[in-house]
Amino acid sequence: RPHLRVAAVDLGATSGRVMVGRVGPGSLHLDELHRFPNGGVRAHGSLFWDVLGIHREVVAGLREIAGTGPLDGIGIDSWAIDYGLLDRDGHLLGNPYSHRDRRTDGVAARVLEEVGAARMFATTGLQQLPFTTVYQLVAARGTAALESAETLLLLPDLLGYWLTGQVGAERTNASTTGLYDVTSREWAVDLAKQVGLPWGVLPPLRDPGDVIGPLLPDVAEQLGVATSVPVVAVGSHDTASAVVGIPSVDDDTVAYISSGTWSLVGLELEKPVLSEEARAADFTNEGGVDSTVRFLKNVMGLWVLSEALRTWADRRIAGTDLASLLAAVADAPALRTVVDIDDPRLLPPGDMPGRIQQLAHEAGEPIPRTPQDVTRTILDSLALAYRRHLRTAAELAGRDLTVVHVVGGGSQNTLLCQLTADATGLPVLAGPTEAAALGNVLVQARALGADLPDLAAMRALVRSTHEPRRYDPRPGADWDAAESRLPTRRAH
Ligand code: ADP
Ligand code: LRH
Repeated sequence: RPHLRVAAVDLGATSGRVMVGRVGPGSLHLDELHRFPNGGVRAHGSLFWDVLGIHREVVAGLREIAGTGPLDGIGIDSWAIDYGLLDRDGHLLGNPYSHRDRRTDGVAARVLEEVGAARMFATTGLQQLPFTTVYQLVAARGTAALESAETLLLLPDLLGYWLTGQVGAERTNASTTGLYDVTSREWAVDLAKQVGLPWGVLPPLRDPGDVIGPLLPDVAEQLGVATSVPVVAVGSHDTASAVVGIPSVDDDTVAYISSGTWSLVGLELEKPVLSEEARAADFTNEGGVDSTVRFLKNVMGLWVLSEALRTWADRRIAGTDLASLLAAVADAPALRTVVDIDDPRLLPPGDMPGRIQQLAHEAGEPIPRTPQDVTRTILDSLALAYRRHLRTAAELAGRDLTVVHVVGGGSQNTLLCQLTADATGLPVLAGPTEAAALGNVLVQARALGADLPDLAAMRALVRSTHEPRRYDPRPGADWDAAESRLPTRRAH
């Protein structure tokens, strides 16, 4: 058929979406058929994902799509790093932990001492994040679950396994584990052995575009479709799919902020940057679709704001929904208070307004007292971090940037988009909101025969069907001075 109709499952830490994408010559439509809330579940002192609940929602969404038209393919992307373990019978061992669970506290420092930060970076090319898969696994050494594990599956691969019965690890997501060699593009088995991990649990790698398999009969029956519907590996790391969905045309360098629960701030490159400078600046080189590199920085992101909103809602403070707060602070003076939004204390769930006030206090900044002031502090501080990291990325990669793309749910935040333009001094092109789902759809469509030879063709199609909104930088606020008010970056 000239038109393909595929299901894109895009799972974020805040919500999961099951969307239907229709692709034809010069056309690309995306409709959201099913959205469900997501978030950590606290039980027995730990923070987990409700992965069976997610599977149930995925199946419900797919069933809805299958019930309203032909289904040519299914692709799944989700947040990175977290995983489930299967036992030798193929059953899930325990519940997957959230990367915000505290069992990894202190683990990274111990592993780095054992392995050496330089060796770790030379192999994996990753930013030091306390919750990277390798550190979660080291924290789990000696547990009954890890000792009886046969296979480790990253979350989108686990969900794909439940649809097809096939195990594997898609490369863009494998590249976030700290157990993957960014240069050879294979598992870093020596590293896994050195830190005492059962490396045999790492499944065979696969690439975006590979067919994972047909549906299991039981699943096909639940969806009401033939077993032959293929599940296709996409850029299963949501950020990799989002970068495919950037509507860039003719930019010398694709510079982006993938803005959701996390903000991923960086550049698309052809080769990793593994210099000592990149390590010292604590940048990451994650794998992208078509063997590209996502040279970026994890920024704490809108998580900080959404946790603050949750805190205010719990305290029943009026006027603290997102829309009211954004409207209230849009014309407030810029840069009254800035904090280091990358401070690791902002990682776990908790009292964000209190933590922001504490950071302001430590930095000798005016303390934001009201929800409005805290909101503005978070947004100004995010924009300041975007500016710093984009400049550093461009410098480390030897690139000049002409435009910044903002995609994901956060691209709807007009104030933050404008502040990002102001802070970086670059025009911002905002949207699409659902870049990850679009990237998921496009990679499936190519695998199923659509004429989309490369990323440029995919992005041109996104640009012509999902026009981004432009923000130009405004003069006025002194972002240089604000930068120098921040505490000096922590050395790693
Ligand atoms: P994830 O994929 O990590 O679940 P999303 O890409 O869905 O996250 O982005 C979620 C964030 O998008 C929310 O935390 C919120 O700050 C922002 N957002 C969502 N809708 C709007 C809106 N209408 N206006 C401004 N911001 C929004
Ligand atoms: C964004 C994201 C990010 C990871 C984090 C765990 O959703 O995948 O790229 O670092 O979640």
